Amino acid sequence: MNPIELNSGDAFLIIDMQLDFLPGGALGVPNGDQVIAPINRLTELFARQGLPVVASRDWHPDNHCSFAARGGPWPPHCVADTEGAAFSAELKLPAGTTVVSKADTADADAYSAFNGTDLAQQLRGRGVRRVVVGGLATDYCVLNTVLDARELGFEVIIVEEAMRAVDVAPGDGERAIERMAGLGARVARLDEFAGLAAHA
Ligand code: VGL
Ligand code: ZN
Repeated sequence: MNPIELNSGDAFLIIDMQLDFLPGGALGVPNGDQVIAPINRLTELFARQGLPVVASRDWHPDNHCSFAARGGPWPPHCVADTEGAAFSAELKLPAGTTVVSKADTADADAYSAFNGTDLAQQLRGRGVRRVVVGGLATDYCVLNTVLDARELGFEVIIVEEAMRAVDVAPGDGERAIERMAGLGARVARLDEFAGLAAHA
């Protein structure tokens, strides 16, 4: 595969790298911590070229409809302004990172970072045509963000080492990747990015 060269028009979307989605968190994604280092390498690449970095966060009120107490599928997680909703301290976000909060009202959930946010306008306003996507979780928020990105006309590259799945049913993560690829997302590995190739 040809190396991926980053250029103006590219942005990095980091999905929901919050303590509650990391091992030990309220809704810890298995091995979710393994994506931190790959994401940091990508962030550095984008920052070095002055390209936009966007970090989304799940930002729920404490009576959110996705919580079990209200008949939703999940334990309480990512309650706004709590420790569990904070980004991992190991995540290196450059100055100027755009933070996008989603699902911040009680009665609506949003897996996609585009859903109910101004992310599309922000990206278009900065001339973004292609997004590189990593984060948590492959089978929920990454998947739904990528589906919307494709529908909105953005080119998409997803990075395998930079995402992990909840896998409520075994294979959910693999199926999510197949769906994203089927919609035209390029499935890349870290060393396909010019500047991140492993040196022999
Ligand atoms: C997510 C489950 C519930 C995610 C958010 O960020 O993938 N998953 N809320
Ligand atoms: Zn949530």
